[in-house]
Amino acid sequence: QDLGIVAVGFSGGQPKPGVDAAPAALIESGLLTQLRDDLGYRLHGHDAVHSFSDVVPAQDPPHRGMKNPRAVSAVTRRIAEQVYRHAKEGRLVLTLGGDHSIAIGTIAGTAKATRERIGRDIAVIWVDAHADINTPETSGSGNVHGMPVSFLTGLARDDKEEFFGWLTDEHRVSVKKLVYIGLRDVDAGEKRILRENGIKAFSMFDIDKHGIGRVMEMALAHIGNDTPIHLSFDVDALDPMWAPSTGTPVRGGLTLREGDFICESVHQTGSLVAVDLVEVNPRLAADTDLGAHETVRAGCSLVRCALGESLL
Ligand code: DIR
Ligand code: MN
Ligand code: MN
Ligand code: MN
Repeated sequence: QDLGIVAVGFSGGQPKPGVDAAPAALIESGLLTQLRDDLGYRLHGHDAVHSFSDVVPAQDPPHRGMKNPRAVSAVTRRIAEQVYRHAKEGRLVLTLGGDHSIAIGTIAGTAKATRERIGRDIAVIWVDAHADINTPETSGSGNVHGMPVSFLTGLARDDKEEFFGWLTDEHRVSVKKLVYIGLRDVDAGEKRILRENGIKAFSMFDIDKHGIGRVMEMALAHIGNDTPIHLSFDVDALDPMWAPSTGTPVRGGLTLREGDFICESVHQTGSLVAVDLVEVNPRLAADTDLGAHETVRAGCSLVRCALGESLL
């Protein structure tokens, strides 16, 4: 199968430098070679790590409290174009981030391409410790990596092109086609948004209660059979024991095996159209020495599982 690769070294959706170094670290550890040689994918777009620095403005003061709004808007717009082009060709698309703001681009790109290609709406499985569904107004941090889902669902909007106004209905996803897995650090305003919109979410509580096997059955049942799936995986969904090198680690997370199982289950549907792996920051927990290496290794494992490594 053909696999489009979009490697994005972008950190402007949050304040900690280093998450931009993740694509190179993942690739250096052999991920793409494994996908090609061991899993048999034909790769496209794998020869470059993009920083899109040509569209990042020198001056980028806050707008509605959002930090680096022009940079994040312009970079995600470019990502959307790249992902769209791959998806339109019928390629599965793998995006290596970068912070989670880049999902504004990846999901916008697959949503549009999938509508044009097969006339279907995509579903999104968002695996994360956080809900990333703040609006600019509910956000306490102003970091856009905590807002991508609100822009993608249309809960947050802005008329101005330079502040995500380029997002149109063809890029958006319905709150009904969204499922969260792994939540354990959700802001009060986000909880209200989840409740008021009836958004399906499986927290760590649900995973402890039912087990990851049952949770995946329920998550996939909610999405419905035969629906194209975009899997957006924030590595901080994993417990810091497996993924310490990330900007906002939260204890009490998924085991690596549970993370891999989520990816395997989604692969097994045969409906996967795109995968994001985000928030790996090789510069953090680098003091523990094993930290960064282990986190990169965990990220590679998740991607390989999503792409079918463990299928017999
Ligand atoms: C917090 C933290 N909810 C915020 N969010 C994220 O800044 O909006 N950390 N995404 O990874
Ligand atoms: Mn996230
Ligand atoms: Mn997160
Ligand atoms: Mn397969």
